[in-house]
Amino acid sequence: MSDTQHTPVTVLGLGAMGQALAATLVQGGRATTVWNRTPGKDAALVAAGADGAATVADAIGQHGPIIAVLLDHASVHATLDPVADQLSGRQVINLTSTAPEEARELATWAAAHDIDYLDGGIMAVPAMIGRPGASILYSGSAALFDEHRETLELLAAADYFGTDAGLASMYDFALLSNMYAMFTGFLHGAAMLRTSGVPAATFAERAVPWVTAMAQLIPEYARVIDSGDYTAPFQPLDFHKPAVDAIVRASRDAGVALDIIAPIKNLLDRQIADGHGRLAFERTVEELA
Ligand code: FVH
Repeated sequence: MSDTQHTPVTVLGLGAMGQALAATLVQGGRATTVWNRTPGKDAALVAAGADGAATVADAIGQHGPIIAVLLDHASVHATLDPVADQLSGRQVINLTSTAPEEARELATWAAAHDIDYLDGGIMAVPAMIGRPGASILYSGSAALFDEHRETLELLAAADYFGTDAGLASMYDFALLSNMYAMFTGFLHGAAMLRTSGVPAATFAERAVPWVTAMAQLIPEYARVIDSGDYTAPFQPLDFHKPAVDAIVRASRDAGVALDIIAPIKNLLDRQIADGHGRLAFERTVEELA
């Protein structure tokens, strides 16, 4: 069964993200009820056509799925626990960022209260919602995802990863780990070049094409990891060690802190000390997992 233009939706939480999601639902023609703990944040949405509810109980009085966009795992429980009985037989889509185990805990809590539960990880900032480039990763109830996919696609590209409610969150945080490593690498490089009087903007002109070119190697890294065979390296750990040692020396000489680069050196050193120096750099995943 697919949803229709007339599917009503409730949004709990009108922070920056909740407001963006609710506004997109209203623009998409969905009858949208909104609630926020602190009153007053619904003014623009109500002016645009949303129904403002004074209490959570009032907000979930409508039919249709309930989207929670709150601060964290604790705030989801603080909001939903008091109305758990009223939620029996209803559908909850939790777009609050929670760790995978927290998402699984919420799915178990929901099942105990006969609530259909779908978890989501938002890969976008509020300004991207409803625009190309935004995506939301989902896992949990397949039936809920299938029934409301059309509505979810209004918000962002919607991808479903299976019935494990924690898997979307795991993807979310894996992607964010990749992002943070990339940005902190840029910050380390910018700090190094600053000591030579090079502005970050000048470094960025080099960094973007370099990082883009290096990213093309990721599928080959993945192939080696999935094969589990690290014995035919393109460049072994022994090859990378002098380069990383040199980056550490260059950073130290320039007075740049080693917080970003030292853990990478430690990973290399540990594997080489354990006799893995002739194996591929990708073996590092075995050290981490
Ligand atoms: N904003 C972003 O760029 C990121 C993008 C990726 C996903 N995150 C996650 O989305 C969740 C909501 O984020 P947000 O940007 O809307 O966050 P805030 O603007 O800080 O709004 C937080 C809302 O949560 C309400 N709230 C907090 N604690 C409670 C509670 N104990 N009970 C009920 N509601 C609570 C808060 O209400 P109020 O302070 O206005 O009364 C806001 O509505 C989040 O998980 C991000 O990690 C966004």
